[in-house]
Amino acid sequence: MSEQPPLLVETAEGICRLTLNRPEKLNSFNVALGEALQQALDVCASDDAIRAVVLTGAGRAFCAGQDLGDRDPSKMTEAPDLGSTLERVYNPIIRRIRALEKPVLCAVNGVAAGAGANLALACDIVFAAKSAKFIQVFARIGLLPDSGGTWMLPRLIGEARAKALAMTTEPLAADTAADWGLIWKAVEDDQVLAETLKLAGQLAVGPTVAYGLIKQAVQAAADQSLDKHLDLERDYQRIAGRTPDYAEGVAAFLEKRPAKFRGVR
Ligand code: LHQ
Repeated sequence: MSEQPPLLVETAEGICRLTLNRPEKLNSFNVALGEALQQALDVCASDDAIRAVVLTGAGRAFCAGQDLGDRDPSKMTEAPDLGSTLERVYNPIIRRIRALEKPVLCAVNGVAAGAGANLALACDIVFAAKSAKFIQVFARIGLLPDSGGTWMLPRLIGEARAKALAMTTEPLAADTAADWGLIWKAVEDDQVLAETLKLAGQLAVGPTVAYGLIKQAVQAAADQSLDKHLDLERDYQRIAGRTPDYAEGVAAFLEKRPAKFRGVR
């Protein structure tokens, strides 16, 4: 029997759906999955027909982080270099998601643990099934949160909660994650993918250039003063104002009709 691909990639109606597909290992990452996700994100960036991305998991989990069977120190002759795994597998994924000038939505269909939790948090809009849990599980195996976790968590929920989640490794329920502002919404389990795809469908016919600029501007805010940021908004608005979607948006408003955005510069 041929092995299942570690990542399912389906593109339709402007949406690229990426499904982590190692359900028997709770979609934990091996090298093949990491490489496949990097390649798929490159296609999402370069294909103008793709205007929104949806990331989800097959089976009962979203993602359990690193496949620990693949990084088992007892099977190695030397101490492992986990920094090299981050450099090759996880950091390029997080960087690609954050740099992608299109909305990346995440449907957290079940448990999101370790790098799997932080992969979800790197996405722009996160829906989670009410039964899903986010677990900063790293310290259980003597590690610290990676894949942007120690950067993202304090920004989203503050130092106190960030440190406690990482040190206690306590599972955080989807509802609490939404209440704390860690994610966008917790929804009924059987609705999580449908709700995410519905919003992705709306965004895929929206002003894609503006979405890309919104994303980059919000992300840049973490690193600079208001003074610098006002300059950035001026520059980005200049770009947005020159898109055909701005002209179309204003025309549609004045003509009292729905806008027909093309998503191009
Ligand atoms: C797994 C895994 C898994 C392999 C479930 N690996 N098989 C970066 C750099 C390099 C190296 C280190 O890591 C990192 C980043 C990281 O992500 S570190 C964190 C790694 N992840 C974990 O420590 C999570 C380990 N998994 C769990 O704690 C539990 O499985 C969770 C809480 C996710 C779910 O618990 P349950 O719902 O009770 O499921 P389960 O534990 O029974 O798992 C089901 C199966 O999946 C089981 O296999 P089996 O053959 O017994 O049915 C697990 O062994 C397998 N599995 N996670 N990460």
